[in-house]
Amino acid sequence: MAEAEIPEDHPRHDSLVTRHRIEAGVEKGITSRQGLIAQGRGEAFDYLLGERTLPSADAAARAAAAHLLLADHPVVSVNGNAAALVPGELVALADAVGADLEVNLFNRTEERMRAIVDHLLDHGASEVKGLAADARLPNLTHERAKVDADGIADADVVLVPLEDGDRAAALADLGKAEIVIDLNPMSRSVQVADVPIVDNILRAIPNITAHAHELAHAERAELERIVGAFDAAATLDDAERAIRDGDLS
Ligand code: PTJ
Repeated sequence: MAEAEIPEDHPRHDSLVTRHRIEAGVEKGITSRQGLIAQGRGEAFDYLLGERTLPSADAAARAAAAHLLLADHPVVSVNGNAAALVPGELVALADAVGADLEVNLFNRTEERMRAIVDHLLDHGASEVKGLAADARLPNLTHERAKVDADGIADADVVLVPLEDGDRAAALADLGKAEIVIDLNPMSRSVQVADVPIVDNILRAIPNITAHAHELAHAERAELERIVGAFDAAATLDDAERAIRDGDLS
């Protein structure tokens, strides 16, 4: 079934669209085969969360928008799952907050890097970083350490989607603020994030963009107030409580 043929009123519409996009991403050489497994893990958490954006995740998306608008050099990091699921939405977010897009992969190959850069350009990006890989994040022994000197290496705020790993901690060690999107409130990356967003990337990216548009003319002091009032630990606790106490009837 093609994505356009999935009926809007199907009870699992979003989940089917997501699977379809990930499958197409693998076929195009954008998403790694491990990305299929990662999607399955995310989907299980989304099911337990009731496939909805919690009010606490919406508040996190608002804090993320404020962070990105306050940043001197925000960068949106893109992996193979994010590129397959929300390419146009990532470009729209980067435009809304003046961020760079940079491809950064765990299963890095030159072919996949190029395919993702081209995919984002096809979806309206004017420039995509990541191919230069002329800088390294210290204390990371895997491919995610490879970054652009004028991209993630120079950023003060980095948005990190869909990774349960040690890069967010490495970014924090460098004094960068990280916004992490992950449906698993126990993933290593959300646990160390300045702003953890426990939500499906399909909902989270357009939501951050909507908040950024709404806050576009806000005073700096107002943005700083939103960032200062945000409580990362309470956000994670709320998501975990929703999963544990969830009424799935
Ligand atoms: O493209 P690459 O080579 O950089 O590889 C990307 C993957 C995602 C394969 C790689 O980063 C990986 O293996 O990730 P993990 O360790 O499986 O972590 C992925 C996290 O994303 C898990 O904690 C999932 O819960 C979460 N996740 C999966 N799908 C979604 C999601 N979170 C939000 N929205 C989703 N649609």
